[in-house]
Amino acid sequence: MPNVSPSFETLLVDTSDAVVTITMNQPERRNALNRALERDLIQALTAVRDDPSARAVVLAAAGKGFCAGADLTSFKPGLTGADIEHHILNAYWPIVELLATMEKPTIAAINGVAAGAGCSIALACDLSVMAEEATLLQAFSNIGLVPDAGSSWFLARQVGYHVAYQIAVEGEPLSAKRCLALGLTNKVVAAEVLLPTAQGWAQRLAQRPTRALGFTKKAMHKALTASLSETVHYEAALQARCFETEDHAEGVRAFLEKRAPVFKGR
Ligand code: T3D
Repeated sequence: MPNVSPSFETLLVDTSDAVVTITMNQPERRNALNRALERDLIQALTAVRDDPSARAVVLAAAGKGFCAGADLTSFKPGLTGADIEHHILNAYWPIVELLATMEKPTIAAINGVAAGAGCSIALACDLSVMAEEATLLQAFSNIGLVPDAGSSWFLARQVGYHVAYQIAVEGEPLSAKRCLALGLTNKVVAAEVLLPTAQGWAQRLAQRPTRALGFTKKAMHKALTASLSETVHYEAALQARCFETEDHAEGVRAFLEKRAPVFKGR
């Protein structure tokens, strides 16, 4: 059972088998990102990353919204551009980096609007499930800002420049159905089954060979920016490491013995 502390000021944390569900729990402001939520997310995600018994993560949210991005009540007079830059690099980037690079699969369960940096956080997860009424909203340009926390990267790579630019500059909500068509989410389900769908998916993935899943993530991220030759070489190096895992040995043994494999994530 994963050993992630269940007590956070702004989060609910539930561990079941090898799956950790982290629920942002500031519903009154649609889980807008304030300092406490950012601090707790970084701490909880770091603990999950470092806990070998945690083998998949669901990021969920309480209330009507997934995450409304920056808490606009914190934009007080006197705040400078340098403060904003520092904040993005020291609060948003660690959250996005943890979700996008930790070895275990991360799944966003998007219950409502994911706006601004909240949209970036949703897109940083490896997989996502959206409730039928949920939306992604590039809210940045609506308040005269540029996409941040990785939104430009995720959007432009996923949907191509022209559609990404349109989405960013128009600042209109994207319905779950449109997100599915654009490949910005994996599944759309009724709200009542959102969390069980995400958690069931996480449970199934948590039984898979976790190290190979993590190396797959590395290879795919590399492929987004590298040449074919660089990617093939990188894959070969990762395969060398996979080849020496217990799960690989178990997978081959199980195949030869005509039984289901029991992967341990090692
Ligand atoms: O350093 C940095 O952080 C800079 C980087 C910034 C990156 C960003 O994320 S910029 C984008 C910031 N986010 C937004 O601009 C979104 C603003 N919010 C909205 O557009 C809408 O509220 C939503 C589409 C998210 C939700 O709409 P709806 O109709 O479901 O709810 P609502 O009634 O508008 O909001 C409910 C409450 O949450 C409301 O408070 P109240 O009136 O009940 O007291 C609203 O003010 C509050 N709320 C919603 N979003 C935010 C927020 N409070 C603070 N910050 C928010 N972002």
